[in-house]
Amino acid sequence: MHISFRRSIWLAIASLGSIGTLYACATRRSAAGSLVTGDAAARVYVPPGSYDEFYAFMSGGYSGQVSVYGLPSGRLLKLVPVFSQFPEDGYGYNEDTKALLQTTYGFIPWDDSHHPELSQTDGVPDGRWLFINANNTPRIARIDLTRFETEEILQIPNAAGGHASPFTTPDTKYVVSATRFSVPMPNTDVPIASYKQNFKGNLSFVKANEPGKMDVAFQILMPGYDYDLGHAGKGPSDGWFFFTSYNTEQAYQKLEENASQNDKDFIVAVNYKRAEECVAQGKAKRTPAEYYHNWVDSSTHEAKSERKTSVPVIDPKDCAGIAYYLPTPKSPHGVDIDPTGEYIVGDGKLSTVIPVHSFKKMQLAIAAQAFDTTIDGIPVLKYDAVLAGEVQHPGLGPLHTEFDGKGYAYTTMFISSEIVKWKLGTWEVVDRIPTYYSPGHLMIPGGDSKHPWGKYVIALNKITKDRYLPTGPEMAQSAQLIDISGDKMKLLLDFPTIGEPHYAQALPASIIKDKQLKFQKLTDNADPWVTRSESDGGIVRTGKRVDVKLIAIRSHFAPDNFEGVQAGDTVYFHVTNIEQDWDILHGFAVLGMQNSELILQPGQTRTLQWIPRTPGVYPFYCTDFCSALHQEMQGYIRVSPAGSSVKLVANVSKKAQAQLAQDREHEKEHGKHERKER
Ligand code: RUQ
Ligand code: CUA
Repeated sequence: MHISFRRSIWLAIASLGSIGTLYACATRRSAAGSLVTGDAAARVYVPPGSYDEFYAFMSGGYSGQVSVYGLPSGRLLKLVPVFSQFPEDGYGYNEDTKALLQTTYGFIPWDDSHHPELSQTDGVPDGRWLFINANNTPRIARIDLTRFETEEILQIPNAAGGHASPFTTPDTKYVVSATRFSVPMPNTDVPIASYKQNFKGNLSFVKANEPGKMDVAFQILMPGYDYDLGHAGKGPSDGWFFFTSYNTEQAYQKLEENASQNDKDFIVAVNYKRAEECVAQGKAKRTPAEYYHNWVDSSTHEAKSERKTSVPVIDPKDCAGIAYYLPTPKSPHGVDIDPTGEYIVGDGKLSTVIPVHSFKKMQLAIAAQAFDTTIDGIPVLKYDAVLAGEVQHPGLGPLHTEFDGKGYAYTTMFISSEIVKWKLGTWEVVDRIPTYYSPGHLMIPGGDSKHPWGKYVIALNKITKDRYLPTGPEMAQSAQLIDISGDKMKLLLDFPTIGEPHYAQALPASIIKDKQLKFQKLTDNADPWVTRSESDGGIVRTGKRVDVKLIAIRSHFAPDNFEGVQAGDTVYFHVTNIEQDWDILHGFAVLGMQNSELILQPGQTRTLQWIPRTPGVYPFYCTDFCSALHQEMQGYIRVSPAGSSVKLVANVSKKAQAQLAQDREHEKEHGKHERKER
C-alpha cells in the first residue's frame, strides 16, 4: 500500500513534467479552498487579552536580530536586538551596550543571524536562554529569557562564516560553532590557490552553561571543507555531536559546479567526551588566537569586553577516536537527530533520497573498524555499515528535518516546495503538503529535542512571491503554520516575518511566562552613574568631557535645565529611571543627537554620548508616552561657544529644591559633609 502510494506520488510529480506545473497545481488547489479548511480561523484565533500557547523565536536573518512571535496566532510580539544596532531602544548606540558589539575587527554594527537555539536541560528546552549565531563575523550570543535581552556575545576565532552554530548539547554544557568557510589558520596572506595546503576547517565547542563566562573550551582542527550545520546526540548518542560538511572536493572557485562533483560528502561524528579526555591529557595545543568576549555585568548592567589571546586546538591525529566520517549523499545541508537519539538524518541538497544513519550501527562499525580510508586522522566509515535506511523519492532538494515525537519526521523540500512527512524506521513517505514557496528550515516546537510538542510545524520560506500585498520588488518574508496533530498536515496560517526567517525555535509560553523580571531594583543598581533621587542629579566637567546626571520619573526629569556646556564638548547623559513599577518606561532624546534615543526600564541607568557642534539651546524630552503629562516631560540644555565663561549649572525640581533646603537645614544642625557628593 505504501509502495503504491509512494509510486503514485512520484508518478504524479513525474507526469506534471516540471516544478512550475507543480506550483500551479498547488495554487489552484489553494484557490479551490481544499488546503485551508473551515476551522483554520478558529484554530489560530487568540481572543483579546489571552496569550498564545507558544513563543516562537525567529531568526532575523540579515537583520541580525531575533523576533518573537506568538503561536498559533502568528502575532509579532517583540524584536530582540542582538548583532545589529537598534535605535528603538539604543542597543549598540548607548554607552552601556556598545561593548557587546566589539570584535577583533573593531566595532561591528551588523551581522547575519541564522539559528536561534534554546538552552536545554536533559535534552528539552528549559526557557533559561536563547543562543543565536552571527554568520558573517562568527560569534555566538546569549539572550536572557527573563528579560528578552542580549547579555553576552563571544567571538569565535579561527573561523569565517559561523554557520553550523549555536546548536546545544542536551545539558547546555556546550554550544558549537563550525566554520563554514575554511581559511588559513592563523589567517595570513597566502595565495588562494594554496587552498589544499593552507586552508583548514575547525569545530569550536563553547562552554555555555554559566552566564558571563562563555568561552571556547576547545577547537578541533578539520580538513579544509565547508561545514554547514550540526546537532548534538541525545539519549544513547549523548556525548556525540554531528556536523555536515560539503565541498570535500576542496574547491576554492566556482563552487556551484566544482563543489558538486563528489557523490558523497560527509557527516562528521565527534565524540566530545573523548575530546574532553584529550584536553585533560594535555593533547590540545594552546594556539594563539585573538577574539573578544563581551558580557553585561550583572550588577552595573554595563557591557564589558575582554580580549582573549589563545585557544586549545585538538588535531584528530593526536586524539584517536575523537571523530569519524559518515559518507552522506550529496552536499548535505541539515543533520538532525531524532528524539530517541538513534537516527542521524542527513539532508543532501542534491540527493534524491534522504539518508538516515544508525547510531547503533555506527558504534558497531567503529568497533569492527569498517573503514574505507582515513583522512587527516579521521576514519571514514563504510556507508553501508552505518546506514539505517533511505527515504526514497521524498521530493526535490531536502534541506532540514524536525520530529513530532510520535515517530514521524518532517523534511523541507526546497526545490519541490513542500514539507514531506515520513515514518522513522520504515522510511515511507506518509504525507506531503505544498508550501509557498521554497522552504529552508522548518520548525516544530521542541522539534529537535527529546520531547517535541508536536502540534504545529512552521515552514520558513525563502520566496514569498504572491502571498502578500505586493511591496515592490522586495516582498515581506514569510512563514506558514501547519497543523500536524492529525494524520494529514493542514495549512492554518501565513504570516510575514522580519529579515530572512532562517530557523526558529519555540517553547510553551507556560515555561517562561512567570519568570519575567518586572523592573530593575533601584537598590541593586550598581551603575557608577546611577542617580537615586531627584536631588542627586547634576553636571560636572573634566576637560572637554561633561557628565550630566539626571533622573526620569512621571512626569519630569530632574534636573531639567543645564548650562555651561560648550560646542565641541563630549557630553554624556546618564539618565536613571527611578520608577519602581512594572512597564513604566521613559525615553530620552536631545535635539540634533547623532546616534539614537535612550529607552530606560524602571530602575535602570543608561548613558548616551552627545557632541553638540553649534551654540544654542537644545530641548530634550521623554520619547515614551508615559503619563497624562508626558508632553510636559522635557528640559533644556544650553550650549555656549567653546571657551565661554558661562558657568556649569543644573537646576533642580521644586520637590528636589525642598529636599535640598531640608538637607541644608539638617547640615546646619548636624555639621557638614554628611551628604554624599552630588
Ligand atoms: S541554513 S535553509 Cu543558514 Cu540554517 Cu538551512
Ligand atoms: Cu516619561 Cu514620557
